[in-house]
Amino acid sequence: MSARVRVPSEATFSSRLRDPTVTARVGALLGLCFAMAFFTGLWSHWAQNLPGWLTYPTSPAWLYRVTQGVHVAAGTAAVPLLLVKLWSVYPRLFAAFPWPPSRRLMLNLLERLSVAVLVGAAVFQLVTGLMNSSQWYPWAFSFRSAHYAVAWVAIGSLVLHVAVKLPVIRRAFGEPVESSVEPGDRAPLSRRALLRATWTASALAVLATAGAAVPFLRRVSVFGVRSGDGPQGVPINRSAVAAGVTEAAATDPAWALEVVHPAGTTSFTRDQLLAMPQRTASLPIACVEGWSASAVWTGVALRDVLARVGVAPTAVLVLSLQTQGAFASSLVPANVTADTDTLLALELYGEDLALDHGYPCRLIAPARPGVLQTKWLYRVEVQA
Ligand SMILES: Nc1nc2c(c(=O)[nH]1)N[C@H]1C(S)=C(S)[C@@H](COP(=O)(O)O)O[C@H]1N2
Ligand SMILES: [Mo]
Repeated sequence: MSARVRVPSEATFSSRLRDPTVTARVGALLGLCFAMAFFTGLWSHWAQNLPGWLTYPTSPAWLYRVTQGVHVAAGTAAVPLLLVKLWSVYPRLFAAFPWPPSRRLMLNLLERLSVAVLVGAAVFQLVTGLMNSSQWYPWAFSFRSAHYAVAWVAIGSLVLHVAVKLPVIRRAFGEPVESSVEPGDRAPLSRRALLRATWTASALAVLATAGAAVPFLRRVSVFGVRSGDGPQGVPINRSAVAAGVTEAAATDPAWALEVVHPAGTTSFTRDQLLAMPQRTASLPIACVEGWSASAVWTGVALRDVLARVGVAPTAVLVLSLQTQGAFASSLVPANVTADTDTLLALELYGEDLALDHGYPCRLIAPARPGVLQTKWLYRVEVQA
């Protein structure tokens, strides 16, 4: 018995469904999803790593919640689109090289290389993004730096790809999409039906997850973090135990918030903070992992505490009691400190903060990424 491995050629793949009219339409929506994810991703990156030329606004309070929700929804919608698009073109991998070596071969190799970079970057972004939103970090590299760097590769190679393919794309959009199946055809679908199934898969993927950010979708979002789950109706990203904050440390009667300012250090006990004018604000926690939830927070405005030590609103660093993991401190820029809704929160929905929400005191500010809403504060340092 002899077994022969047959290398497929482009002609081996005969499905009528693989056609530029399909590829171009799926590709256009995929490109739109990548563009939305790119711009909202830049926004999020800047929000966490403020470039000097940008003052990140604190109003509207829901801004980051929306940009982050759009980011995750666009990435999720892109998954079925990318699968269908790759399926529709992958036989071209087996196309013959223009032989013997010539300028055409060079161009052919260059095009294959650019497509390989694009596909690699696109798959990397969607896979790492999905893993991040399910809080699964099996890798050693920093998710944020890698996702950010590869975003530039993806968007750059995408722009190049569209430019190279523009004539094909134009022609494909000029042609109608075939909508009936010929009698005796092997494919049970028409091209139009394939497109419709693709749009539906994409919409279902978004619906199945968007409830993490959109309260009225909570019940249909079987795969989303439930935005209403968690103590006091708000989800927890990292619990006190996970951050190494013991109940004993958080409820220590000797706890006082240290405010370090040019004239020295002033401490405020929780009772002293509670005796100051309290402000209440409805503000969202919007996690980079895609869930968000609005809640009603009460506490003292950061600027009121600074005023007590004679400091006008300016940049401050807030530090957490936490003993392990990232996000133990965050920088509050001057314009955020100045906002009266930027709170050193003591209560959530009129009750003392739950330990997992940051008892005895947490920062909560409008339009700020969740990772910077530092919990379990013990110290505020006025920046020089
Ligand atoms: N000290 C500290 N604060 C923190 C974190 C943390 O790990 N440590 N996680 C942040 C993240 S990623 C989010 S999304 C919010 C979640 O707040 P919640 O658990 O009260 O919903 O807290 C932020 N504050
Ligand atoms: Mo988060």
